[in-house]
Amino acid sequence: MTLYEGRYVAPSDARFAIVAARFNHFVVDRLVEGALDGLHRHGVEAARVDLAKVPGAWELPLIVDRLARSQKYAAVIALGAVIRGSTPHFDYVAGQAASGAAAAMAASGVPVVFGVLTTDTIEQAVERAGTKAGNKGWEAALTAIEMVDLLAQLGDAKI
Ligand code: INI
Repeated sequence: MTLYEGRYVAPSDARFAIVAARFNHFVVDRLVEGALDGLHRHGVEAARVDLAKVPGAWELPLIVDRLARSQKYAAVIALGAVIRGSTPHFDYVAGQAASGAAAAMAASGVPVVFGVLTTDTIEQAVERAGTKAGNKGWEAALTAIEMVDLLAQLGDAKI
């Protein structure tokens, strides 16, 4: 048996894009900080990271798709916070963000990491943005690195 499993090691030339929503920025800014910290601590210096900001989670897929297909990035990390208590159209916004990110990943073949919080309350979002439930931006960064390394292993194996 051959096991392929990504490590938390980014190729030295890999570039990463973060696309972040400004809506609920008091939460999303913490996710961006977490993602940058996760990348930095795993050897990805800031010069290899680009950050694009969009108005809200609804707008994430268009820019994620554009960047994923640009051939410039090894992975794209989408960050946002959709909070049910804040919007009657939670399901539309959250659904569009998730399905759009998945479509961009499928169309581009580039890992798109879904770091969009979908919570019932502001408190739950804050918990996942650097307080008691960790930082989902940091986790998204590690997922991106893992997927990039896994794809590199599979590419080297000529599968
Ligand atoms: N956008 C979010 O990222 N999170 C939300 O919780 C949210 N709420 O509550 O409505 C939200 N709405 C804005 C939406 O993403 C678009 O920017 C807007 O509809 C314009 O297209």
